[in-house]
Amino acid sequence: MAELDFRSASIDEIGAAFRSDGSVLLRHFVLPDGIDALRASLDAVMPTGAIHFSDPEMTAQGRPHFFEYVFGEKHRALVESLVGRGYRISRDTVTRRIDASADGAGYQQPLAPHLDAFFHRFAWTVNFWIPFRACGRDAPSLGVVRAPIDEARAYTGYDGKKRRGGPQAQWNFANFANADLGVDDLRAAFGERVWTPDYRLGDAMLLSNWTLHFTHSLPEMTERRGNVELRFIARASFGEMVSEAFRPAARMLSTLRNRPSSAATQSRSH
Ligand SMILES: O=C(O)CCC(=O)C(=O)O
Repeated sequence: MAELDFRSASIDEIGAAFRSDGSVLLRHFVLPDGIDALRASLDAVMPTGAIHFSDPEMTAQGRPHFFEYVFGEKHRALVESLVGRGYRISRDTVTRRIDASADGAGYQQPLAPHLDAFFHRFAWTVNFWIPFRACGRDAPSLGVVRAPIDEARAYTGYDGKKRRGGPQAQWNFANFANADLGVDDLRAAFGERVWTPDYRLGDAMLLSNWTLHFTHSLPEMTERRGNVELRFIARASFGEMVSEAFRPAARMLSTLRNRPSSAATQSRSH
């Protein structure tokens, strides 16, 4: 089972488990004091009612990056070994609040199964998903499919081509033949490898932009939950940098052409 104690596991052991399962539950990954400091800082700057708040928004307020509140040397060494030297903080590094109840104003509803590659850049990205409280029993948690990335790519029907990112709600779906997924679909395809562990404060799930995952939510999970997603992305190639630099202009053109399509005006949820 891809579950390790971060304090005693070696970087190589974590890397091997990650390659074979596409995800690793890292117990005791961060200290609760660091989480408290990050939460206090977020509370000071996050607009009331926001369901997401990103690392770029945090640093624009003169505050440290999210990861700086909770990472030490071993964490940085792990990121470097998984993503490579010259890794960057992904702009999709966010904090999120989940509430399964219908009246969860200021909170997001549970997310259906997906790959982050449906929405984000394709460059290799790792994500440390860290809940702000124990979860998986009375509060929604994170479920993952334990599968190497090639298997997740094949299952979602990835066409192997360059990202065809569209406006919001279209995102990168043109690259995937099988992206409309429910948890039952995952259970039928992956059986026991659909994994919904209990999390304690300080634990993290390590996953990637090519790991199938979802909010694990059951009717008895009536408590709300916040978390951070610390994402680190591989250094972009020159070609990728050029294409990303031109993407906002291309998107704007396509949005103008498509107006008034509902797809272009839906709110961002990833
Ligand atoms: O926090 C959740 O419930 C979902 C998070 C998620 O989908 C993600 O980290 O990409």
